[in-house]
Amino acid sequence: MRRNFAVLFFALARILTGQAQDLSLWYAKPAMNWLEALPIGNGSLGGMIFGGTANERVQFNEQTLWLGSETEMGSYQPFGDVFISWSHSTTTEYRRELDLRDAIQRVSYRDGDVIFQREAFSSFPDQVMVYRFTADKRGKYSGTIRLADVHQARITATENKITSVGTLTNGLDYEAQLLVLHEGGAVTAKNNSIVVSNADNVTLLLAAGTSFANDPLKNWRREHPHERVTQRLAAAEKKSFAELCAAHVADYQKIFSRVSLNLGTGKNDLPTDVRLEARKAGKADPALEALLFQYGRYLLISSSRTGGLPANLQGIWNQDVKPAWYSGYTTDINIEMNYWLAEPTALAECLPPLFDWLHNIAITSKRTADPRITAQRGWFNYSTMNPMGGGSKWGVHKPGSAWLVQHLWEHFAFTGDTHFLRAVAYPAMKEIVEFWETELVTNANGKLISPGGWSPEHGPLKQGDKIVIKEGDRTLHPGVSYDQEIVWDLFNNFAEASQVLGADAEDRAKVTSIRDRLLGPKIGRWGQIQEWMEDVDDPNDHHRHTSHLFALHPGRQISPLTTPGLAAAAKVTLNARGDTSTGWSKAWKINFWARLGDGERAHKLIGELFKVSILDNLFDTHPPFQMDGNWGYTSGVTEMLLQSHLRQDGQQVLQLLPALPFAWPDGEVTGLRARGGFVVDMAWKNGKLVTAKIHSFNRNRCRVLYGSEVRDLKINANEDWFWK
Ligand code: FUC
Repeated sequence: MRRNFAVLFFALARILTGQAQDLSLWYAKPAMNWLEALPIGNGSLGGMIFGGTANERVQFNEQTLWLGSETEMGSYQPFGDVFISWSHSTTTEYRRELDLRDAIQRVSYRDGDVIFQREAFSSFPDQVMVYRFTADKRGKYSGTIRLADVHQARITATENKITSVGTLTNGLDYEAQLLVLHEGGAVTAKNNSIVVSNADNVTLLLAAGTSFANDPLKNWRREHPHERVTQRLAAAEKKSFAELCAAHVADYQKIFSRVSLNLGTGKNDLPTDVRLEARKAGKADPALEALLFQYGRYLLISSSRTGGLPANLQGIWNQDVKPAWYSGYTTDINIEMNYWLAEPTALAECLPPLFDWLHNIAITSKRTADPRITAQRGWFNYSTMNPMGGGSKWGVHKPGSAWLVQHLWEHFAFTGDTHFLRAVAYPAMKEIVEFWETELVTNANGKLISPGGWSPEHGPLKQGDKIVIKEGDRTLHPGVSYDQEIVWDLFNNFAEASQVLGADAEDRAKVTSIRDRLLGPKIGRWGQIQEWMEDVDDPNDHHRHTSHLFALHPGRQISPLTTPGLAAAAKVTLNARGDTSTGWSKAWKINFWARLGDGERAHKLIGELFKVSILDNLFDTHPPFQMDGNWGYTSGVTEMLLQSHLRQDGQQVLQLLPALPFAWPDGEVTGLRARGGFVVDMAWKNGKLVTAKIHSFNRNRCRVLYGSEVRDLKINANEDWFWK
């Protein structure tokens, strides 16, 4: 009966949430600037759409348009703009929206007695951006369409196509083509633009590419993109708009609809910027919090897909020729945070770019000469890198590779995919384990320490007889907690991996004993987790990085369940650091407080994030705009609802609703993933779990914790278990 109730409950909830939950960002006016525009993307081809009526702008990017090389950092470059001007005069009844349920942007408005409508999306299956303009009367589209470039591209228009072709200073060729299709009226090429006269409707198809090859063995170059781009457009042109749209929606929804979250069906009858203002002023809006959660998933699906590059600091959306921090991959928190949500919110298709990049930078790191890189085994990386492994040279970041390979282990942990573990994760982890085996030294107390490291991105300096903590200081210190904790995590994961594979028993024993001899984490003089080996932490240090809590999240060395003393010290540290900080820093703190089981504090941090760091288009700002905070937020919300970091008695521990705040008394979530290969649906009312369904992909045992209740269970592959 109970089982039937739960099955029925979730079936009904899915229908209701599917229907009732309006997951759109919407606005009553066009964007006035880039950070009000709304993003679309297919993993590589991204557009920021302004939604102007008489003057429309689509600023677009293609994720391989990079300056730099294997040895030079370069920066991620904007590709160009599509400018459209229509002969519309005064418009009313304006609305633009981005619907996260189908990844389509829509604009509608009235001009006199004509209603105009637009739909835009970037298609992964067809690799083109599509922008369609329709009206309820015939012959109403007259105007000009231009393609612009921010470098020195040659722009030409013939018949119904505009082409821009150029080469960056690092020799990278690029090309974009814009095709203008129409029904009714006429289209002609004039002055490198397309002039539209009295068309009934217009459809723009945009394709863009470069000569970048995502392969160090090909020295990162392939043929000129001209043929590829031409063929993509020719293939797309043969399909109807309805066919292109259906393929896009099917592809997107397959991924997006795996997870639903309902924190209360707030009405979506106010524009998103108005709702945001109210939320900033302290008005409760759990539905907006659920929208931001799903926005994170939308943004990752739109900027990281199989075959492409990982999502960078700004995803794929960038309009600056000199973007902040190169719009690159910063490895001392940012790129890792970008992907925290991918496993627990079921975005498997977004992960291959990260894994490919790791594979590639391992190759380039080993073949790049840098006097500071002396590793005989394994590899390590710079704090900021490009797709080719070229770094900013600002900082060599030794534990970066160990942190990055944590993502390979996690992929196995969430899926149970032993083939991936054997073929990809384990060999990559093993290399880095070997690096650290030779790197560690023994201190006077017989503990193993990293000989020289740095706690991102500051450090203690002696000034007279005082120790001061200085922003950006990179003086190396032995036994820095950040290094110690990441190395512990690596060794711990490696030991588990070798156990699963039944491989390298001797190595496992050695690595386990090294892990157990590692120094730290240590509790310091004011009850804090020490950031450095010496107890020099300043209780007034509010630095944005909280690197010495890696062990709490995304690591699993500290947990209130297994190390309550250290967990209490982590709280002291977090209280001293404070809640006021940059976007991603607050997002990380949501995850930390969730791991500490403090839903109220996690939710307070959500409030702080909304208040200071969420822009009108719901992008996170550091400032400036950085997408890590969006992704860290989605991860944090997930950690508040479900955790699966620990193993006890040889079984995976699943914690249901470990940090549920009072602000979300009623809700339901479906499709969250847990380590061990589980899918979890839950519903709660008045802050109490009503029902939970756990589906297992593998034959598995697990321990389910809810509050003080504990259930140990065995599930067969592809079976469901219901909480009762
Ligand atoms: C790290 C941070 C900065 C910024 C940059 C992209 O260096 O310390 O705050 O987020 O990455």
